[in-house]
Amino acid sequence: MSSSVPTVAALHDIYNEQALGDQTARWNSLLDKFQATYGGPAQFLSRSPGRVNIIGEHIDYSLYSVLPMAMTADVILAVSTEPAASRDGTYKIQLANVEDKRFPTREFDLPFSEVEIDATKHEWTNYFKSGLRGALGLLRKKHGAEFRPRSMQVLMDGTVPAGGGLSSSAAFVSASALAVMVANGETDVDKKDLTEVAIVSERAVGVNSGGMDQSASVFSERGSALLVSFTPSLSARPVFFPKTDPELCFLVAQSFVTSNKQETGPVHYNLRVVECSMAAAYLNAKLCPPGTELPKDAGPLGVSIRGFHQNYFKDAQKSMPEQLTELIELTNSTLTQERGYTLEEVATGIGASVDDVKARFMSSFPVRGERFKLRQRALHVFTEALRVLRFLSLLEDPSQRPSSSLDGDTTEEYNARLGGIMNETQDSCRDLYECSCPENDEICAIAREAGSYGSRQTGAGWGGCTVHLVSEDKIDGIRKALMDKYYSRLQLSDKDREAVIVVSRPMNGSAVVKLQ
Ligand code: NG1
Ligand code: MG
Repeated sequence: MSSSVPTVAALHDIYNEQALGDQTARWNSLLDKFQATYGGPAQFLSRSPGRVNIIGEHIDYSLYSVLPMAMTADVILAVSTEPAASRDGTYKIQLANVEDKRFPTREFDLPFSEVEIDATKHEWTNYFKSGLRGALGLLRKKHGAEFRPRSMQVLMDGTVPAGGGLSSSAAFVSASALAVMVANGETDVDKKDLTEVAIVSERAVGVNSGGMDQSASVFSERGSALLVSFTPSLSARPVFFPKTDPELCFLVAQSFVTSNKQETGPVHYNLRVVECSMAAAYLNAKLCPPGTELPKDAGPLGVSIRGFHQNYFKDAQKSMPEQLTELIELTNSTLTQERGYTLEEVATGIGASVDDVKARFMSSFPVRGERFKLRQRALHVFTEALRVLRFLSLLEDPSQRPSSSLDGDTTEEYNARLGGIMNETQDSCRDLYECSCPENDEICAIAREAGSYGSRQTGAGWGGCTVHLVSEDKIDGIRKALMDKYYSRLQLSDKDREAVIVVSRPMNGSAVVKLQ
């Protein structure tokens, strides 16, 4: 895979034939609006897409591999730039959005030295600022502390639904960091640098997230899913689905239950990150030799379940699936409390004081919890990491993957095995990780009954979107079933009705379009 973000000349370098017509009209209208807003033309565009996660849910921050793909829906930023007037020690960022009623225009005069972000306020421009802060950090590393950012005029057009589990935030932060790099003269932006900046930057908005979304948004390539791995360091490679007839597709269906991590993070997402880190510390204390520290790593709290895993299997020659299977058994026998663990119980288990536990796990991000369900969360993580490997070997192991000469029955059976793994993920998200919601469970049940091979929620959950593995000839039937049995109950506008269910084909990741 190429290591730099591509600079493309034409939109067909980004989108496929089906998407090209609509996208061309949209990009042209963005450029016209830029001219009307700022009285001059945009100099370049920066684009980063949303993603659908196919499998590997809530395990990226435990540092296990995940399999997402980029979508057509994306964030595009049209940008022009000029040198800051260095006399007054500030530079100006002007931000406008094509949806200016929902996302009002803002203007900031920022000091050269720092970018302040108030994560307690839900404000759309925070995502730009966090990308700005991250990119400036990188530029300062390269050019020295004297580096002076340029002023920027930005107009955004985003088509990834916010709070919908399709990573609008990562798309926005990645596109912003990329725009700032290009505006400040970088011609060759390294994908890994950009991704790492976007991961860390997004945490500045108050969510202690893993790195799947930013990786998918930056690295994806058209026509393939993306295997993202976090150890020994961030890496990504394409994964292809077999060509079957009828074609296998992914349907993405909205639940219209909005889950906003800025608001619910303390009791949902951030709490899960904390529970996983506590489980890592607990398992490490109980299963690794006395005195063995949990290794510091790239998990959001500086430690992760994968860190414990590596500690435990330091010299073992076992395969990854064997290791994970053993860890599932060990979790069952070590973390025995179904009802969860109090702070005192966690502290005793890891041989620390309650204050220590609070300081280590609960001080860097807003989080609230009284009982920590270490058993259920660890079991989800290990079984889900194993499901990703099973799914991958179905796709890539020649003895499991269907050849083009396979008959219909064998293809059917193969698809059902892939889908079955996705269904298991949904059960685990619902029962062990408790990150589903009744609406997502219902949508999955309706779709399966109408012929989907595998249905599950995608992304953080507690609402948002679902993803369904379906063969092309079933799409209409599944769409109709969902319309009749789920969407007919909601008061949807015509525009929403059109966008509730989309067939998602893997699209390219981040790109820059030079205009002058
Ligand atoms: P979404 O649903 O896009 O907000 C979140 C995290 C991911 C990952 C998934 C669950 C952010 C930015 N992203 O995704 O890193 O943990 O949940 O698998 O918080
Ligand atoms: Mg997000």
